[in-house]
Amino acid sequence: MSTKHVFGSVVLAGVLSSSVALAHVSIASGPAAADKSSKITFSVGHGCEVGTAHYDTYKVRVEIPAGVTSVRALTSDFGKPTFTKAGTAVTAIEWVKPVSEILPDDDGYYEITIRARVPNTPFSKIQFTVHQVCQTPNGDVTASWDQPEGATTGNPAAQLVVVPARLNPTGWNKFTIPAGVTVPAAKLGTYFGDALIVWKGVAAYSANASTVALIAATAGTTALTTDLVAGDEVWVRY
Ligand SMILES: [Cu+2]
Repeated sequence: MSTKHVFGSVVLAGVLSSSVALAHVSIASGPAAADKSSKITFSVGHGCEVGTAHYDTYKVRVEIPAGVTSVRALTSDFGKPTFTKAGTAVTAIEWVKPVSEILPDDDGYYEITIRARVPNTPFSKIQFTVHQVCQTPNGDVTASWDQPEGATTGNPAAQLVVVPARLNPTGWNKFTIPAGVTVPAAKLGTYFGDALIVWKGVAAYSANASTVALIAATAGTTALTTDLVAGDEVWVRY
């Protein structure tokens, strides 16, 4: 092995370790409203890794989970979508680049977008399995992003956060936590990250540090630090 090759491996190892936390295949479009149609964009942060070698992505396949309906897909950098269906329901969508458009190295960043209606399950996450395929000198390799949150092996699936639909998109909304749902205090930011403030009685939550300071400084107001459970009513200002 030449010195140059060893040096290249060291550099690649550095790139790999820094990309693990934020690249991957994930949802770039933010939360989706329950029981509504939304555009859902997947970002493909990097190509396939084989040892220390990296290859451009030329095919992406998104599996549509049960309960996600009215599925349509945009044409992407990979070209037109093709659909797999069970009856009239779309169960998977695939985009494939012409071989002539495959990049010589893993320098491409890709986004693919679908439009779909998500189920009426606010305060939950929907897991989308995505497969990316790259051509290598030894044939195609597939990376499957299919593991649940918290898995310590394999590739994490894309997780779509489902939030309650807003009747008043730029004002006050009252939500009741549905039966069977608990929103852990530590996950308030997942579902209310873009809210100006969330009130449960005299307890308030905000993801904004300035608002948190105001809550702490206001007499008669406490920080919301308890889980939200079924039946709880919250007032949320967006
Ligand atoms: Cu990654």
